[in-house]
Amino acid sequence: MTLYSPSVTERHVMPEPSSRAFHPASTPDFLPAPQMRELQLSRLRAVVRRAYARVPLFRERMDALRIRPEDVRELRDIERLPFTVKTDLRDTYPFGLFASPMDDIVRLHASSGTTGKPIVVAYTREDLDVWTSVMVRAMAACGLHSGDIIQNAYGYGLFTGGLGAHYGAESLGATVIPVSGGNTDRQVAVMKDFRVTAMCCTPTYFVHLLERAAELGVSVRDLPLRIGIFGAEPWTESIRRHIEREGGIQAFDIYGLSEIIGPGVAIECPFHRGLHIFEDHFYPEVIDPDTGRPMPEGEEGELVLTTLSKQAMPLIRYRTRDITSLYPASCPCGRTLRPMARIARRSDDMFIVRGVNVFPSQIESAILAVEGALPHYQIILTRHKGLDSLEVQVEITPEVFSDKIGALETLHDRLTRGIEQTLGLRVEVTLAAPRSIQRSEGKAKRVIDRRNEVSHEDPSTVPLPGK
Ligand code: DLL
Repeated sequence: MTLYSPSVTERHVMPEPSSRAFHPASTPDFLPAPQMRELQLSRLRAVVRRAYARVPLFRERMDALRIRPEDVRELRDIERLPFTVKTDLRDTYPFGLFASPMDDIVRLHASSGTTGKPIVVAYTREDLDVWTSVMVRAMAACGLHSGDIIQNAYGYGLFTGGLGAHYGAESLGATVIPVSGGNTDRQVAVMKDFRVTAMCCTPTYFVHLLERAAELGVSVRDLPLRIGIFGAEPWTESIRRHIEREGGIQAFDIYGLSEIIGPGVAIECPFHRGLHIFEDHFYPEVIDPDTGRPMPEGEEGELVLTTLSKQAMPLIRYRTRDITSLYPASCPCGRTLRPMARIARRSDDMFIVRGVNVFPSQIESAILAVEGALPHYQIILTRHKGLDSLEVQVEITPEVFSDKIGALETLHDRLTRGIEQTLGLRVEVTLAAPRSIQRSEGKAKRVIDRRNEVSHEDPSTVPLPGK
């Protein structure tokens, strides 16, 4: 096995892993820290020079702070650079942050977001090669190799999930089934008939697949499926336990975002001690979201990423709004890539009810701690006479549903108590019949916020005449 050469130059890092000859040990995954820092610094300086020279927004921001690319002399200097935020991508829609001429751009993806204009992201040929290489490294870290049969149920299209996983799986030498999202009955048939060994999709969709498989009389536990690569949305340890138990598989958390590349920014290894960040391409920082200052290692804050090798759309200090913490690399797998804690929430996921900060993940954990409740739930926020209410609709198992009233009451009480204790807030729990909450084929939408809808019962929200 070839280990990494001690002297780091781009020549040693390239070529990125290619199909059959690929072995994780030949990648920067195991690079000693001093060499990784050296590589990061040379790439950081190059990317800052490129962004400054080619993207007006970066040049204006750096000029305003009186910083020039030459001022980046060590990695720590990154903290002097300005942040980039999501609205910068919206404000420069569609192509304003591109650092390559259109002739060099071979792919565009877009993310719709929930409000306003979409954001557009671009890739050169080289960017696509980097993306494929990190996805190969990610899949290999989960124990996949040629011979595996991978069902890719991430959506193909403008969403980065489908194509990102697709090229990674192919380049690894595995067999990829590009089934995309949806058509759940066909997914179950494919999983069974093609003897699928690995599944790529959102955790929410896999929960749905498990449920549908059971309804169709297919026991996923008895299929050759052994690995799931789940991401694109926050999920909790409780969901992992549910998936691993019901599916008889090992579930891996994969993280990424369109702005930075797509899936493949970070992945778990079989030790599941956080997600290893491919920090030779993505430089991580964790900051206090209020002050912008770096958080001490191990403490929670907002993840900020700098693309170290992106050509078409480099991003400097991009504020992801994802909440995590960074740890020193000491994983028994031997990877020296710094791990980050799983992303259980986004700073903009949080909602405030009667002065209390609430994250959907807190509610999810409280629900799944109660036997008889299913990982299908919806959070509904309403406002009556100026006062906010929080309702949690939770689906329950068919067994409890068909049980006596007493069992339903007990379950209702336990859920209410569990959620109220977790949040420190009064909630109204509604037990929902099995299959009554809409299933998602991609990212789940758990929160329905009706607080700003005009209600004619609520005088505080009815517009005053003449206003
Ligand atoms: O969701 C890319 C992706 C596809 C990642 C497939 C993993 C698997 P976007 O649509 O741009 O890209 O959404 C990015 O999704 O900022 C996080 O808030 C959230 N997210 C992605 N992966 C995870 C994860 C893709 N593993 C946004 N855990 C990110 C928690 C995640 N949240």
